[in-house]
Amino acid sequence: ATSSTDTSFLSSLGIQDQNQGAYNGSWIQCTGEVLESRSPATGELIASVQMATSKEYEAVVAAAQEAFQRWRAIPAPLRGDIVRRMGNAMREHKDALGRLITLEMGKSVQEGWGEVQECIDIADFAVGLSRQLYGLTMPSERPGHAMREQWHPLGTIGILTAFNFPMAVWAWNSMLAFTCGDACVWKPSPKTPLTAIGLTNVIRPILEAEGFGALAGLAIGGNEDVAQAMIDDARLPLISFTGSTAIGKLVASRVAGRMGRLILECGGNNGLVVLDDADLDMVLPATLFGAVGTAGQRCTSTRRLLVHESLVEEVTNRLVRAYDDIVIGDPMDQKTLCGPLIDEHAVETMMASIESCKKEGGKLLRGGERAKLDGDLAGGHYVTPAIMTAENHYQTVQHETFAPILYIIPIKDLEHAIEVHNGVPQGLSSAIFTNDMKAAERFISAVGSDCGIANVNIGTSGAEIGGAFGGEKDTGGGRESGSDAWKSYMRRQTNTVNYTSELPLAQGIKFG
Ligand code: UN1
Repeated sequence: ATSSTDTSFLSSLGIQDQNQGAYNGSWIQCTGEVLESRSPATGELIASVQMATSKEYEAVVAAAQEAFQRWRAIPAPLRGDIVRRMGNAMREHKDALGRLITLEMGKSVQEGWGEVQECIDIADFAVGLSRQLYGLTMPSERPGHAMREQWHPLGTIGILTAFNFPMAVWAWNSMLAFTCGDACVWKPSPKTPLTAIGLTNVIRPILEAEGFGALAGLAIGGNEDVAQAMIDDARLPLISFTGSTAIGKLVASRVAGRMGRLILECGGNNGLVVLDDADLDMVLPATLFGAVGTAGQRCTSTRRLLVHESLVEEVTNRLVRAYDDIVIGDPMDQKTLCGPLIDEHAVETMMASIESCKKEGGKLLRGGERAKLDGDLAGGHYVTPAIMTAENHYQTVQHETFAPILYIIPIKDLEHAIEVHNGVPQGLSSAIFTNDMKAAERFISAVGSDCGIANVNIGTSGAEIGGAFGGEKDTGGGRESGSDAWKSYMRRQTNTVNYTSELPLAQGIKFG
């Protein structure tokens, strides 16, 4: 299919016209309001979901808790084998799952498939990890004593995800959590409930065959009934939240107040630095993918282009020409580079940011308008991606607008670039384009970019799962996905074992 009007693939993912919003080993008959999911590409109703209330939420958490008690006792490599099978199920359904993301969220289908690939990749990573949950051994200061640490399963993990990566962020968390011996309860964005239901249907046969369906708890519900309940729920020792900085701060204070652990993935304000020796044939496509990919709705989207003053004119001219060629349209059509924004509110927010940037002195160089498309697409939320001139201190620029607006900001040299780059509240992703090895190393050094991700000669978005993903400052400090991010999903236990009949005390203390 090349059109968002063809929804015949939905049945292969078990999605019906009306669906239930809670799963705890089987789909639960919910008693909440009906949530409609509409395609951002056409405005048409895709299907509806009966939402969970606090009653169904309770049933999801209770079942997850029960499953956790059994799951934590299964050896990690055997847990990994089940994760392997979940990864294979996602492989088998990659085409339909990618289309589902595109249909419900509006990113180009290439990017929809890419997101499913991220889920598969993190599953593979987690399988390997299942034999590598290493603890350290330490020399004890006491004779005849051994000291070491072990990593034990933590409990039931609460996962709250955003609309823009409606599958991958759950997979980053859950594939590690399952391997680590944990259960999960997932609250997806109300903008992408069907994606969560389709993915759950793909993996649940594997868990259910082993009597562990409840590990993949799902609760699609309102703010009070589900989101706030999770945040305040002492049965969830870790809350992994992806969303805005404003909500992230509320989540952080409530979870910290009950001594819960947090993984926060909040906004970015990602800068791409172009030094005067940069290879512009690389800068252009990297900027285009970073600023226009996913219609500017990635946390890692390129928002600020910090260009050496001698290149501003050339880079701007070339970008403006490239923006003229961007195919805006049905994201299901593989020719499309830029699909719709998620909803009308997102379009209004983009227009408001462009207006306020103009008021502060910025100039709109290209795009920044509603794009009215014909036929089936007339009801979609399309815009033309915008390029603006701006200064870093503008309120509009300091703020993350989840839309394709690229601010071009001149810089004088590397030091100035680093200062401007770091001069925003967020700290997720960053990039520098240069052939000067010293400049590149300095940008990623302790006195360079203050972000969790800092790249050289590649753009700000499109990170691989093998590295830890996350950032500093208002981004929230969390790390997910690769490297040793798994440690957040386990509890560390330090063991000291005495294999003598003496009882010496540490620090040389004599007691009695
Ligand atoms: C996000 O936007 O929330 O690095 C995640 C990237 C993707 C993940 C983005 N791998 O762009």
